[in-house]
Amino acid sequence: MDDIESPISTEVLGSSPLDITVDEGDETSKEVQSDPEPRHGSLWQEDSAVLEWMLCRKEDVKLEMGELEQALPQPVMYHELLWRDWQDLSEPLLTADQQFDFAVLSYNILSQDLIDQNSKLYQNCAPEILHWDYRWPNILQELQHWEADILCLQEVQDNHYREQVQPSLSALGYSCHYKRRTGRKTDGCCTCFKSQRFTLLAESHVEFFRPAIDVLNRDNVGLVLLLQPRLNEGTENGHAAPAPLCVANTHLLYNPRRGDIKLAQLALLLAEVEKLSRKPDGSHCPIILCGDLNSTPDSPLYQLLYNGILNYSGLPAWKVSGQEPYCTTPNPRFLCSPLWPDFLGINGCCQYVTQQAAQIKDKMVYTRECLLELRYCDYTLQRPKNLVMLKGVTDKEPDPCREPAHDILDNGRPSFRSQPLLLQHNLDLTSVYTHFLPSKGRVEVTTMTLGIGSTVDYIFYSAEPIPVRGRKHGLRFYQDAQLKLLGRLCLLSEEDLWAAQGLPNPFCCSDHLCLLARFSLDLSAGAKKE
Ligand code: KL2
Repeated sequence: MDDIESPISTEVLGSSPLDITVDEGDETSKEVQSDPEPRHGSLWQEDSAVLEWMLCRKEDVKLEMGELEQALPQPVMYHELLWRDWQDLSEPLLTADQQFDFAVLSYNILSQDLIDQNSKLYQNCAPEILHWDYRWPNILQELQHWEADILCLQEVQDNHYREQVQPSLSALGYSCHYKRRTGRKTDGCCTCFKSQRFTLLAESHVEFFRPAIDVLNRDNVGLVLLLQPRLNEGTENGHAAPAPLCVANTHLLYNPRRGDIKLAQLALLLAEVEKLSRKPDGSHCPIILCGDLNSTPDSPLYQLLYNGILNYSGLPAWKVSGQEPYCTTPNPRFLCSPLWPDFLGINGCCQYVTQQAAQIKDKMVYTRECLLELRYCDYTLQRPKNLVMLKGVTDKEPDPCREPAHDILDNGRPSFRSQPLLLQHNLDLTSVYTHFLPSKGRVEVTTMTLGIGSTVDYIFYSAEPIPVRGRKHGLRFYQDAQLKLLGRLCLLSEEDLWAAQGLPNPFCCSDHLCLLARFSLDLSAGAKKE
């Protein structure tokens, strides 16, 4: 991937999107405000590829569906109208035979059935660019252009998977794996890897729908693959086979009001990732977790993933995903404890219970954190009946309801003095993206509907937490470990996207941007061959 620079300067056009209220079947409604003029960039129209597209487009003719197919604009060569810089992040310190480099791309490609079901969301787009026969060749060119070794796609419609996605990507050397959403949903997650670069060790299809569990009554899914890097001749020399790579791909529930469901779905995915990535010594192989989490970077769900811990005491369900700034229902739902019943077999540490029981048997040690949490548990708060009161000593009542004190322990995690409702995991994941564009002074966005941009897509990867007191915005600090982040494809700001007619547009054929990161796996961390 070459360093690239923008041929255009993007123009900031106005600030408020169109006034439309959307109400969707089993999901929820979204209300946004207004500016009746559709947004047209001006500079981008001078671009030769745009002009080519404009000439193909029969603008003033209202077309019937059959005619539309004939009038479809010819797919334009993949063209970076929305310029995306490649950001190099680290000088490779290791020699080529000590590292295994690979790139991962995550992309919600917008299923055609969802366009039809939520058509009001796309009413500002030219109908011909919403057509799958127009979008797919462009999406394919985009995928070809970036040449990632691993693709994590979401919203892949099953008939399109069988008829186009799988055949085209197989022809490009990818091994393709697909999990359709359950029930009547027609799209799903698709993970593909270059078969020259990896071999498949294990594959797990995770269905978040569990009959009889209220908080798991939706049809979202996840796909987890365990991939063995294939070292080439020169690299193989002197190194044991590197640890496998665990790659998870998901698309969590959209409904902004049901953060309780999103948390339970994420816990299920994390339990599966933990199981697949666990090595015999109890540590984990490097993990990459990609997808559309339908949650923003300032949300409690993000906090759980990034910090490894979330206290959800008193948290209303609508706040979990950060998608909405205020409550839109008169009787908001609060997260209940426990979030899911025991018979799901997953504990509050997002691990399958049988595995954790085995772990505890091995350890049998009370941690300082655990003892601190026990200090004010129900049992310790009960006074013996005939206790003799000593002034200043036993006449004081401990107050279990006071605000939790966030003591930061040596490992960087907080301990809570009152009884917390905790969700935790121990996978140590950090994000490829920082969610902010320092050069533009703007937040990054990964998706844009009706003129409103937000970040909901992520690539998380295994890193090493830095045990420091204090945090950046309540978040932990990490440094790279066995997986080193070599670079990423910069995201864009909401203003950049306005300047290009929003999403989808003639060049970006989904309502999401693709995320792309390059990693190197440190082979010297593995044992040398005898
Ligand atoms: O936000 V998304 O788009 O990650 O790109 O995920 C969901 C939404 C996807 C699958 O459910 O369909 C879209 N308003 C807006 N978008 C909706 C709605 C809705 N009410 N329902 C589903 N989606």
